Amino acid sequence: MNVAQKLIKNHLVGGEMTPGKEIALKIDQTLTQDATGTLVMLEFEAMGLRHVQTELSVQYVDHNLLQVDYKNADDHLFLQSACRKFGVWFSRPGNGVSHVVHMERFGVPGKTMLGSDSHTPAAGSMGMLAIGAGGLEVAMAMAGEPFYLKMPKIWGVKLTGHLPAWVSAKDVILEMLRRHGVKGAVHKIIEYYGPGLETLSAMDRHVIANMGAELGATTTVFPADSMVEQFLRSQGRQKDFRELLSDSPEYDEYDEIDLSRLEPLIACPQSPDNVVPVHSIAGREIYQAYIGSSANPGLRDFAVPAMMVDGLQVNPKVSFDVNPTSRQILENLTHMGFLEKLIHAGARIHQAGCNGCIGMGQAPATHKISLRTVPRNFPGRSGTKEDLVYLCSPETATASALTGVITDPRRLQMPYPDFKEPEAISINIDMLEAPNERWVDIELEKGPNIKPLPEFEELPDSLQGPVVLKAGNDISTDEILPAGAKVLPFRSNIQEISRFAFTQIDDAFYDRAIKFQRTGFFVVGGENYGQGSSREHAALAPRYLGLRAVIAKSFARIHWQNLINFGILPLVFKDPQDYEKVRLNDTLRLDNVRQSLEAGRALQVVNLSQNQRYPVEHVMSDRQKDMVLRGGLINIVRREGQPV
Ligand code: MIC
Repeated sequence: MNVAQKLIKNHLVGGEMTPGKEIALKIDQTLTQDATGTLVMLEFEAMGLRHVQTELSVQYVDHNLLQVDYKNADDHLFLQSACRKFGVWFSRPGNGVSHVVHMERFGVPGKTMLGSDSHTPAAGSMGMLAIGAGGLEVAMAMAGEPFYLKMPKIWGVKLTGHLPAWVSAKDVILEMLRRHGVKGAVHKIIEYYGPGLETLSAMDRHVIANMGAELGATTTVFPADSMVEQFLRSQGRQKDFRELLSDSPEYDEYDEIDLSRLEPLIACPQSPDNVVPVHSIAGREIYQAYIGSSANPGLRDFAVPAMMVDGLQVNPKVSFDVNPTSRQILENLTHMGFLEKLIHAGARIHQAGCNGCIGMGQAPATHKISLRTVPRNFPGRSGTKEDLVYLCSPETATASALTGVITDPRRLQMPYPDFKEPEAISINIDMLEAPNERWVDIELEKGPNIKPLPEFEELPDSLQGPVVLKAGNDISTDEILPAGAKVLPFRSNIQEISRFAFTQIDDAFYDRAIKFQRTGFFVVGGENYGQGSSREHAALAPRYLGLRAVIAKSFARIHWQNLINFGILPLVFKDPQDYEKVRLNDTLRLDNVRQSLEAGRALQVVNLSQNQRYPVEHVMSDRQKDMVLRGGLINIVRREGQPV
């Protein structure tokens, strides 16, 4: 078996491992972060359990770090009280980005992990099966329930050769995005293998596994080999190492990358797959160079830039923003003298966390170019509506910070910094609060902005309403429900956050939609509808406004399940041409939905405005159909408590 098959087989509690068939997996660990975690804790509370049932659950505070008023701070305290009550580790604000801290302190090869963040697969870098999901499913996993998904195809990507100077892990994943695009790995697990692996450290692999999410992959896995052992040893966690290797390089699909032939790459606005060689767009003036985030989290991702700017000054027109990913990395950068070099060169040092990656500060100026080492450049995600964000390696971002224009780092007149991962580093665990050994009756600390989840009715037998929005292809959840400093503080207040639904695409959406809150409306989408972040708010807020069905050409995996979890019907046009025919504001009708779903009969949408009929289908399992009929998994959880 290959690594992915071993991980699945060892955790399989239902179904068979045939691609496309529903399987159920036992989940060992969960990861939640503050922007999605408040709902997870409210959902866990609704199940009426005293204590998490996993081997380990960790709650991080890394997203909503700006405290311009009480809201984010109240959320932090709520999460801390929930951790104390339910037996969850708490990583305090300022301790760093969940994915990197988890790898440093908690990741264990061979384990499964479910996380309420689409970049959870980063832990695949250490031989884990780590999957991103909506918060409700993570709450279920915390309750000891299995995680259900369609058995993905396993896609083997062979790595050969070694990376040339000035080319690093980010260029590997950008090459994958250049080749395969943002839907290239939907319903697939990517497994890297081959001799090239020996040249990639565990943190390099984190970069590649993290941004597998941008390919739409269910997850990415690497073997747990000597590189992972070395990483765990440097973290003082040698005892957690277990070797996990592939027995056979047999996969459902194949690809190969010769690392030696890669060059510095860059994703242009406004999609992670809009990738070109850096030299092809060199010379464009930049406003900002930003390093950090879960997509380039390692010590080397800051040390190499520090060595590049040593004794120099960045171009005075450039804002050089440095976002350490964990407090431990920040501490080590300080001991090793790298922080001083960065500060001296003009870097603006921010606290350890996600920060500007989701528009929590550091928004770029209007129509100005921002080069970032972050994973995503969806429109407006930086916090500036008309933004121009490019994704690149730390080498390219730093070279450009020095020159003031987009620069291929190979053109700098300097030797490639010779950075070697230290054998031992200083370890910092002081901002991690361990769960209580025994159950203690603690009140959950809910500030005034933490509102109960709205109530939803069951699916009616017929649906009629207007098309309130017609979206194009690859619409991301950042466009459905934006992040950013203005919106994120409402993550625990669905009523308020719903005002921001689709504002990125259409400012008038809310005013149109709210009129149909009681009677319901439709949204029509193109391909890969709902790609990107796992935020369940992108389903929950439109549902609160009255969304009952989305009809699209195809869906991204996590958002598709989030729609089902909140009782929204995800339908696919049988004939993609029908997508072209539907117009904004057309009135659509679906008759006998309940009966048709229950009996497995074909569904047809009637367009009353144009007198047309569109055959549609769904690919929901019986379990998922039942959820939608009952108004969503949320209703089942509420009524029945912990589901069995
Ligand atoms: C992201 O990178 O898009 C986020 C912000 O981390 C999200 C989670 C969220 O929206 O809270 C993700 O990746 O799932």
